[in-house]
Amino acid sequence: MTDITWIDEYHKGSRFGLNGKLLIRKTSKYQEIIVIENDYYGKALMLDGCWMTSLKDEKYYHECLVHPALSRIHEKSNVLIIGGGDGGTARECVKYNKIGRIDLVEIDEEVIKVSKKFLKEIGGEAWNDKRLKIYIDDGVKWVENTRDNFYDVIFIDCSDPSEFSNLLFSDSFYKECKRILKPKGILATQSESPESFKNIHISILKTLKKIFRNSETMYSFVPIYPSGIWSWTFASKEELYLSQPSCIETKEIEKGCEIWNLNFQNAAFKMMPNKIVKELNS
Ligand code: SPD
Repeated sequence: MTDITWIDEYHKGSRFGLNGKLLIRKTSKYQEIIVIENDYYGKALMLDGCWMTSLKDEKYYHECLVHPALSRIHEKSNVLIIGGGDGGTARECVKYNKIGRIDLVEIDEEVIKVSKKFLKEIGGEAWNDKRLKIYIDDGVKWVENTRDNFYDVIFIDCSDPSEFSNLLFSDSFYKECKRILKPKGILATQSESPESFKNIHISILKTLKKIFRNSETMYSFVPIYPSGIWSWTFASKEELYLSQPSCIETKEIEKGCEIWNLNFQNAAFKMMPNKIVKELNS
């Protein structure tokens, strides 16, 4: 008898599964949380039937969410992370000396507890960084209760749209994010897949274009997500030319990254599939 289990994410008649030893399966107030240990991907986290991250491929996701935004900051900056309970986004943020404060607002405390216990490599030393403050709260309410012009960068590191995350993809939420960003501030959000979540992807891009003066999308891969191809969108009140990083720390940061570098970023911002270009222009 073996203790190897298969855990699958089902998506539109397809499934992506990882097998391995089940380390934990529990239901929090908000969702089912699973961690499995797979031979190739290492430990992997699933929330409510969707793969969130794995030790092997998480850098494809977290480095792409964080560095295009932070490689443009010049001044001591206040950062807000909405979601991000596994700690990967915070880990990439603490690489920057320019960051003075990181508020991580995660609705589900259990995600943080499980990540610290079973996936501690993902958050790493960020969990002990004095600049990181953790709040167990609803990100939408947090943003509503924040004063105007407060944050330099906001990261939305959320799950796919669902009953309890839908508002994080809404017009009203993006408008509130714009309000609490400083004039040169940047909103960085995971913007789903142009393939497996095409309609949501297009809706995010159209909404951000409507609300912000500038918005740019980059594409890359997250191997364990449905269809593999994924996107991140960066929006700002001013024209920022995000595909051209400008902070002086950038070259050093690049050395510590597994996926992201300047060439990678320049190419990734030019990767919009033509069917998405056409739909955005229609
Ligand atoms: N299909 C999964 C989308 C999840 C995006 N967020 C992942 C969180 C990793 N910090």
